[in-house]
Amino acid sequence: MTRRTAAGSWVSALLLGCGDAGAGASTGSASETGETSAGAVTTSTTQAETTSTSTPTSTAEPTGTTGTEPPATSTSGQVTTEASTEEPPSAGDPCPPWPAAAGPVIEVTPDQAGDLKPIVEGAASGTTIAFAPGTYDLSGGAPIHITTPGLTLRGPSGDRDAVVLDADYATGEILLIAASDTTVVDMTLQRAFWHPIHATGGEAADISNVVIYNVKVIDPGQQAIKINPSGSDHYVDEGLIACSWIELTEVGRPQIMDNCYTGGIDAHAAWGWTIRDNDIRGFWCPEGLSEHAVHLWVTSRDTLVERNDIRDCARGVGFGLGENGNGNSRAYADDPCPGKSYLGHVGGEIRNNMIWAGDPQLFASQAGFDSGVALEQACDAKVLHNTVVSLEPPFVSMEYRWPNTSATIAGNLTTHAITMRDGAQAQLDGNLEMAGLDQFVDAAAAALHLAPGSAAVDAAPAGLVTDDFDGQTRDASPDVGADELVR
Ligand SMILES: [Ca+2]
Ligand SMILES: [Ca+2]
Repeated sequence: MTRRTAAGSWVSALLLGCGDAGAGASTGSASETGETSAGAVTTSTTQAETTSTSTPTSTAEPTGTTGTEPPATSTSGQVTTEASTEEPPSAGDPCPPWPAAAGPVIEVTPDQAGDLKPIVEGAASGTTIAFAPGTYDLSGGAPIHITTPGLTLRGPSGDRDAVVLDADYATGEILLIAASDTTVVDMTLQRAFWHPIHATGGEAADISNVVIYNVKVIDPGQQAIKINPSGSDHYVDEGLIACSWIELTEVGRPQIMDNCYTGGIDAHAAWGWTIRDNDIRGFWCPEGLSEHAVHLWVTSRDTLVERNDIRDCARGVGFGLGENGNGNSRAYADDPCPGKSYLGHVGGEIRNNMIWAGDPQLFASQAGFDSGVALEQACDAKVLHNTVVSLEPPFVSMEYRWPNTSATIAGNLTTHAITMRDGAQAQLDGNLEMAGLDQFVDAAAAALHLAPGSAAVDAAPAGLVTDDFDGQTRDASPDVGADELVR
């Protein structure tokens, strides 16, 4: 095996200053008593209390097709690959092709893999690095460190399988993004020693508007996409992760170390991110408890998590983790949750996600399926119209935990319990718990749209969310869960 080479160790040491100490994170694994996540706080950030006075600005979204792009392919969104379980498409495609490059373009080919680092790092702001199809061997040991704002890295439009950036576990990170307005689109990044993509604050200032769109991130050594402050305590805010596929495969799972220190998206102290329309798969280990498919914590704020399709991950979506931050937190100038001590997350909304567990190996693992949604010290969180289905008993379908958690949990459809722990506060309204598998089109096959006649139809409170997982408009009598059944 080529894993854990000398180069990887060297990179590991070199990058500690970037705020990621690597090992020694989640210690909370499900035990036979059902206790999970207790005090499972990593110590991987080093930022001190910092006051930010910046105000997030809107995140750039694709503006639709430009007329110069080829038609979208089936990779533009997982939704299009499962026609047999889908309802009629909505009017607006949430994953249109990314607009064509507007500025200068530098074309690169796989035989230039060894020169990618100087090519990208030397590019002027506004440049698109256009990757020709093929596999790029990036096992050279040093990450591509993006410090110039406004760069775009992209493969052929709409075809994220055509370009593979492969680190062979010999490079700590493939992309270390420390500049605003960085866009990564239409490519696969895989097998980094830690994180195939790591976005971190700048050396001298906060950064914003990092966009990861129609990307595949496969088999990270730790988390697939990491977001955290820089060693100089500058943050990375207002980003977008959309229409992407993030997976820990059976081949990659044995490479995970440190008591299952892995996960899909792991963001610390991040403000104003949108994470939508992604497919996330397989984040669990035989022993230890993986981080969530989508996890924002260490006083992250105002995250929108919607329309993600999460399957066979030990934990689905998490806001916060642990009762306290072990000294790690972020202070906001407007003090959004006055009178509370540590906060794992502030504000934010988790809506219209479909979360499923069905792999017998996941259930047979030490942690099993822990939770579909977990709130820990999450102030003013909204958890609306999600569907959480588990083919075997999980620890919980959803949990809200610790006294500083104050949430609205409404209109959710779950096959198991929504559970309060350790003094958390929440308003629960119109959830349908302990739902049978016959409520769905084909729960065993992860087809989680509502079966006709489901008790979830027309059973949710009105006005929580205007549309559904499919982008379809909810009617005057909304259905419980992520799907509005539109005939
Ligand atoms: Ca309805
Ligand atoms: Ca629907």
